[in-house]
Amino acid sequence: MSAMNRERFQSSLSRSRKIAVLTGAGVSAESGIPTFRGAGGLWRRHDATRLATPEAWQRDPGLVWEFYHHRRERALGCRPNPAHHALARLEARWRDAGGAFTLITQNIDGLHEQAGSRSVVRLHGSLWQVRCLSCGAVTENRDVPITPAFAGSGSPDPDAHARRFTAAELPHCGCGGVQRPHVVWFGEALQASDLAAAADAIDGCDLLLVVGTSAVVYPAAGFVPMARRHGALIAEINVEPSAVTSLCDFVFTGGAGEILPSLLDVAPAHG
Ligand code: BJW
Ligand code: ZN
Repeated sequence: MSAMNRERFQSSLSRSRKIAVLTGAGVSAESGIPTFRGAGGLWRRHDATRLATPEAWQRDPGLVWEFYHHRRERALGCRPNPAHHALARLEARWRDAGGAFTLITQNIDGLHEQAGSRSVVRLHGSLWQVRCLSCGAVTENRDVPITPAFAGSGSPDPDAHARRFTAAELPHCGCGGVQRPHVVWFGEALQASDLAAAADAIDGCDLLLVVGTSAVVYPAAGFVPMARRHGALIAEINVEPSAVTSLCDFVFTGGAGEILPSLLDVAPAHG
């Protein structure tokens, strides 16, 4: 991307009153959290996207919990990177100037919130919440291991000794029901309130930043053409082209943590 494009982008950014951001796993890659597709998307011999399914849960809930236990353990040691911080600073500047700013994330790691982002729509749930399959209660849970039985389990090594967990070893709610990760798997509906909040953010936004997502998973990917129909400018930040690159007015190629701090170091023109 030439210096001129960068200047054009920054001038559009500064004049934007309503900004929306869509992030994916790539924004957390530099924090040490693996992405889903491509290298790093394997746990043992399982494709991560195949474990994030109701079918995998039905087949072996213990295996699915082991996968999430591994991700919780790993995420505990991860901190927000300069990309998360740059987005949080941008939000604060826009909020102070009376502008609108919403960050829509597909990530469940909580790193945007940790960096100080406040207006966050979590489309795919949270790694740190569990849901009871009997009474539906959603609770915060930061226990690692999730239950004592998972201590020392979850190694991504394909040759790791694997054992099957019994139903009694899974996390349980006070009501006696089994708890699952409070995340959205393939084929499951996103929360209507999250979808509505995301649609509100896209509706009439002047600029949409698309950061670190392959943009192949719907409905999240659909927010990009939706923004385009609303006449928004679209800027992508990614290490490689995504499924929506052709819809973007600006494409910045590289790591989000490398690019965003200086690219977003812009003051709002209004306010
Ligand atoms: C960097 C970087 C660096 C690397 N800097 N960049 C329309 C058409 C076709 C199919 C469908 C459709 N509508 C719905 C569907 C079905 C399905 C779907 O989309 N399938 C497609 C795959 C074809 N969607 C669903 O099933 C959704 N539900 C639904 O639609 O329900 C309808 C319904 C209504 C009423 C009743 C019942 C149902 C649900 C989707 C849920 C997705 N869940 C997961 C797991 C979440 C929990 C967990 O984390 O475990 O979400 S799957 C996984 O993919 C996860 C992610 O959030 C999501 C997106 O992935 P993301 O973030 O883009 O990651 P990657 O790895 O793909 O990409 C990383 C990117 O970063 C790459 O581009 C890199 O280049 C880049 N990168 N390093 C910048 N340093
Ligand atoms: Zn319960």
